[in-house]
Amino acid sequence: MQIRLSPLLSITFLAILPLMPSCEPPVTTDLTKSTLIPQPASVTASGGTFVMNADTKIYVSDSDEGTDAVASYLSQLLSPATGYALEVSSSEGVNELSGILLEVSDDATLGKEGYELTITEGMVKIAGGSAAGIFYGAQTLRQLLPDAIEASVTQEGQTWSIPTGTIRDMPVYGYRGAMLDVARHFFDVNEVKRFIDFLAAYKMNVLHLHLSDDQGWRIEIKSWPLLTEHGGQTEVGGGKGGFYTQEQYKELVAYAAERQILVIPEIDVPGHTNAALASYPALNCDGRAPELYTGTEVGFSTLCTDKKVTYEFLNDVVRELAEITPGPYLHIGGDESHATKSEDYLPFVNQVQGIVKAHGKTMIGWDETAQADLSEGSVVQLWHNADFAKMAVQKGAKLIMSPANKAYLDMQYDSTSRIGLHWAAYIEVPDGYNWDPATIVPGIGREDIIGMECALWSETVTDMADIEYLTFPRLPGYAEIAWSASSLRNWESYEKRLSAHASRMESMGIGFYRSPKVAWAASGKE
Ligand code: IFG
Repeated sequence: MQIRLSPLLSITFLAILPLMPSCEPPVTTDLTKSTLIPQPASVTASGGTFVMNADTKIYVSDSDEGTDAVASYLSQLLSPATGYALEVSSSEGVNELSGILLEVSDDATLGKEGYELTITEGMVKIAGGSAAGIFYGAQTLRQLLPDAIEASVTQEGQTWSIPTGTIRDMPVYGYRGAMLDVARHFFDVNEVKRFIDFLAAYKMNVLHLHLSDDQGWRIEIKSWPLLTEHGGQTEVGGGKGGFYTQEQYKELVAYAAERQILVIPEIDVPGHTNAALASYPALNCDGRAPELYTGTEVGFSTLCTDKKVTYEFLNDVVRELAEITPGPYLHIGGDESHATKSEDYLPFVNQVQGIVKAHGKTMIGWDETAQADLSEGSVVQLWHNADFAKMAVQKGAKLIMSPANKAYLDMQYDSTSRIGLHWAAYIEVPDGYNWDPATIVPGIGREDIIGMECALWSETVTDMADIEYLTFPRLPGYAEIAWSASSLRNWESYEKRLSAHASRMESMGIGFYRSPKVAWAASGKE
């Protein structure tokens, strides 16, 4: 639409133009008005301003394990938009500190992932329960800076100021995860790294990689090379597929670890195994390998549970994966094994649980695995069957809450969404936010749950634009559900903070779905 101004009006407009406020959002000096996601446990304002500039130093105390790594991560994070290369130096012997101080706190009540962020006119101090807590304090500092801090090019003339005060914060759940299905459609190392960056920005600490399914096997197993050489060669729709070499997988594990994120690999068995069955005839009960599969049906494949070679295969896969996976968990799937005889399924899961344990790991399985003889410490992931979840609790297992009708990122927002499914529900932004893992299933409480995980299945997701469209703006809400106390959570407060994140997501280059359910703040770029 073309708006034409009369000549007189044009002259008047040009005369007052310099008096008009720049489109830079106003700098608030009230810390309690900041739009932080996840909502911190406590925020106290002191009404001043700290201004970061090119000479701001990041100080670390030498004795802190991993603090240096967080300091260089923070310096690198702040560099593109500011053009600064903030120097990291020891705080030892420095009396007059002015800058950003990172240290491990001796306040045990913070917990490993908690932090206290104290901001005065001359100093920002992040005292964390460990390097992780310091990292999360750094993410809060990042969100307190103007949205332009997320830009990938230097923002000339921008003042990097943050309001002064104190934030004391710690997470409710220790497991704050997101799953990326790289089997239905394959996503390369750089795409997975960008997904990891999304999680880090919102204090999430688990990336569950769904590495195998009917349509593809995505992780190199040296003792069974055809799994990727053959089983990794396609994907839903017949595209070229792909896979991670073990070196690439280790690169992703390291990239995630620098961001306090644990990678949990999933090898889904006995169902969802067409790619493996197509690669090795011996794994099939009839000794014949099926064709590679590029459709989206589920429940038609099964390993041959009464063949010895199947367990030799699983032992090799688990051994090789355990060797390159830090942390206590391996996920063995166990979902939708409709082609496995029911009398064979439980003994199979029990055997796989033993193999996982033999390689020093703890099993996670989808909720169907609750029917097995769960060992102490085994974890069950609720996705669709509350009875199985309750069965798991009765057997002493702990739960990861991923109810498909609330936490599946591949669900359409509504019937107009350009991609996604809706077998579980349409999940608009408020639907994804307005639930509590500790109360959603009667009989399951806070003490039964280690955390929450949202899941992005990729039947309809082909590229990063699709990932961003379904992941944002719902991911920040899941991060808040896992981090913030439910007593602090309500849609009115969250919607205001999320709407202010529009310009931050734009600065991050995220192609998010502009949900009509959110009164989006007018971003500077309109
Ligand atoms: N359920 C299947 C997934 C995927 C999903 C798509 C689980 C545990 C439907 N299993 O969710 O493989 O097809 O929404």
